[in-house]
Amino acid sequence: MSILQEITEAIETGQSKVIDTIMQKAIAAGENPNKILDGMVRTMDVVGDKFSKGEIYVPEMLVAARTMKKGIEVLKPYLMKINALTIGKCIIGTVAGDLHDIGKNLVSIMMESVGFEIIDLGVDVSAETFINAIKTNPDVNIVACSALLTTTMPTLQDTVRAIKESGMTGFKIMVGGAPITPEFAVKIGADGYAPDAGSAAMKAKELVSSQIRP
Ligand code: B1M
Repeated sequence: MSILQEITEAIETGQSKVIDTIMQKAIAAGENPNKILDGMVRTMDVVGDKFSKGEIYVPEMLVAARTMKKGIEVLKPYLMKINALTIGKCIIGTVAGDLHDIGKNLVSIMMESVGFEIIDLGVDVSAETFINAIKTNPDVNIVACSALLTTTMPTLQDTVRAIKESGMTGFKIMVGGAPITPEFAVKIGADGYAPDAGSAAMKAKELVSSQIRP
């Protein structure tokens, strides 16, 4: 079995105790960190498909996620080419009612690597918590909201609306997550959308460079 297949199997079967060793082995063998990550993300799709088909249940999905998160921790320093220059501040969180954070964490890693200071509010973040964080950080450039469930898409819409209605300005709102489309992002009044972590970092950079502070 190849080392990449070993990683896939370890995530699928939730072997969180050995994932670090396997990941280190892959890095030592010279595997490309981005290629390793792509395989890991695809494995989560396999896990999701098995869940949809009723072949596995929430506990299995949870241990797979735990293993994935531990694996990403090993990969993080290899994915990040720390940018010494801070280009802006980003508040990020997964919206209320949604506990998925692997994608959000990857977006944070990629944004940090292009030079953003990250304030991570975690998961299940209410609109009020986003608004309070913006009040505490008036120099924030990007507010990034993640949603992974079709059932939390309306919450994402409410969150964007509440932030806009708070009347605070000087920052851009970005949205993303598997069920989110560019059309939905426009419909709910977000300033930016990205389909994945790498393009989220690029989009955030683009939004910051177009920003004119009042
Ligand atoms: Co859940 N889950 N889950 N889950 N889960 C999905 C999302 C699902 C598609 C699985 C399936 O049925 N096939 C399905 C949603 C279906 C739907 O809404 N239509 C689902 C469900 C139903 C549920 C529960 C309701 C199950 C239940 O309890 N019956 C429940 C809900 C809990 C809740 O949130 N309230 C639930 C629970 C869980 C666990 C807790 C067990 C666990 C999450 C653990 C964790 O995150 N710490 C979990 C997992 C692991 C998954 C799957 C298998 C994997 C998610 C993941 O990490 N993907 C997922 C199936 C799947 O995704 N294929 C599934 C990898 C990650 C890198 O991708 O998150 O898409 P993703 O992030 C990407 C992009 O979306 C984008 O960039 C990221 C990296 O490239 N992106 C952004 C994300 N945020 C962005 C923000 C941006 C820009 C881009 O700008 C701001």
